Amino acid sequence: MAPLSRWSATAVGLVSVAAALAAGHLVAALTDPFASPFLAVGDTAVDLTPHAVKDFAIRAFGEHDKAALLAGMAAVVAGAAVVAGLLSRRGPLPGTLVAVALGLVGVAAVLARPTSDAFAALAPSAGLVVGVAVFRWLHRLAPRHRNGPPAGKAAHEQTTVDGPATGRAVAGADRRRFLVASGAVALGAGAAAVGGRLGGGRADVEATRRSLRAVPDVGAPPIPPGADFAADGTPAFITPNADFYRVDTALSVPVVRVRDWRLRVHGMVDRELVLTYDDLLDRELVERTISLCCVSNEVGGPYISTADFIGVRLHDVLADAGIRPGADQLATRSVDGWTCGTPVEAVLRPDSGALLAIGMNGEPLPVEHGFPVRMVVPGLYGFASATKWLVDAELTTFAAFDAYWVQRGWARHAPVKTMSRVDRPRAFQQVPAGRFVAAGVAWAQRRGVDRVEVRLDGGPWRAATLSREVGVDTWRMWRAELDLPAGSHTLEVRATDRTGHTQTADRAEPVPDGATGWHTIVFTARP
Ligand SMILES: Nc1nc2c(c(=O)[nH]1)N[C@H]1C(S)=C(S)[C@@H](COP(=O)(O)O)O[C@H]1N2
Ligand SMILES: [Mo]
Repeated sequence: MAPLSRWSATAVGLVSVAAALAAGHLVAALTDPFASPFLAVGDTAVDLTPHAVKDFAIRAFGEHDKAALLAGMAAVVAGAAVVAGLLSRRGPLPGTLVAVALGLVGVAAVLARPTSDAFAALAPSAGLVVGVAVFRWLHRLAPRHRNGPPAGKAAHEQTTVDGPATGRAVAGADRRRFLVASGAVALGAGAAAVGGRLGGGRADVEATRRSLRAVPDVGAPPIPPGADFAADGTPAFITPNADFYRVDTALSVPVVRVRDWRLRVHGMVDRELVLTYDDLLDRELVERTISLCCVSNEVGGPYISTADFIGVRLHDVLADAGIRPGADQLATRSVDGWTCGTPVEAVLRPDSGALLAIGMNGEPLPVEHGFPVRMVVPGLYGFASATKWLVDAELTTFAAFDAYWVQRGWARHAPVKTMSRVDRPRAFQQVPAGRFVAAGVAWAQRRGVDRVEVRLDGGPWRAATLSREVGVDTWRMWRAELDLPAGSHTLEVRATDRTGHTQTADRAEPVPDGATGWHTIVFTARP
């Protein structure tokens, strides 16, 4: 038989891989959202990526790191599909083997997820079967190569059909049939992928969030005027939910319905507890304003935000369970299998401020920030305290268990370091010479910010003006009036906390327990 033309071989490869991915995604949406083969391969890639590369991705793409990874994977898969198609111009076997191999990678990635059971193999298997079937079917329909063999030969070939003229008509009909078939499959794949998103329960969860509307109003003290210097360029004191920084390993946001949610508290406890969402609502709810920050934040970086969190005191729940002596780690797990280790001593005292949070800034938790329930512990970096989509809490020891990021080289104990940042001027900004107001933020959760100083062009340190203090667990804004001669300038900032500790000038990278160093801005004053 004549070989497939290059373009039809390419189309066969691409369309069948799209069909396989969409089928897997749709079946996953209907059965187990974490079983989507494409996302599972992405998750596995995230888990296996050396942390240096992950840090690079966070630095290079910021909060678009996930989109960058998925786009990169899509390019690799599309490349494999094209190669599979082109290898199969003379027969479907090579492409079939590639399709089976890709399918098995999907099955393996899904089964490797910490939350997968054997049933989870359904979705990637469906993808595999659909991929192979569509590949073989389109391969049969695909137009064959006819790039002008000698007239006599063409005539000879076509005697088996019906004569030259009819032969061309048949070829045209073949090509149309192939175009219609592959177009239909591509459309179907698009519809299945969209259906998979909608069916993923996201709409359902958004409906529950809306029906919960405002979480119970527990009347937190309002943020006093003068808590920020937003007019001088600092962030607003409370970060709107839509602007709150987001860092997690979840490629698709876990979707958990309130009626399905349970928290199991177990391990080194006197009695195991299983809590429902209603159980939380029946408890005393409190509201706390807390600044949450990420250990991956570079000096001057954006991964800190502040919200009013509403929830129950973690201490109360743990006290009900009864912590046995010797337990020094609270190991928590999210519905998608991410784990976190928090020192028990950080959540033990009633005034630790640690919450099982259900609300954020007067709304039920946004899905991206852990709906329906997350943990928040003031004073610890998020990776060691702030489990989103929380479902499991086990009292254990640091000797017995290493959490997700600890397994990847980050510290077991990670209290937030005293830090400060310049928000105005921006690096390399041009500002008018003369009087200029610089401004920024500082934080030292649990300890409180006592003093912020700035230094222009290596001169003497000068005290900045601090904003009204809201609490020791939140950031505090600063502003400082400068008198700028025309020319290039360097501005440095450092904070001192209430224990008397001043930020060190020594530069340290975020790994393993948070960056250090003074945020330094180079800018220009023009005459
Ligand atoms: N389930 C889950 N919870 C998680 C994470 C995660 O990857 N998965 N990342 C943690 C990290 S590293 C940080 S800094 C905070 C960020 O919370 P946010 O996205 O609400 O700002 O969530 C923490 N909780
Ligand atoms: Mo983080």
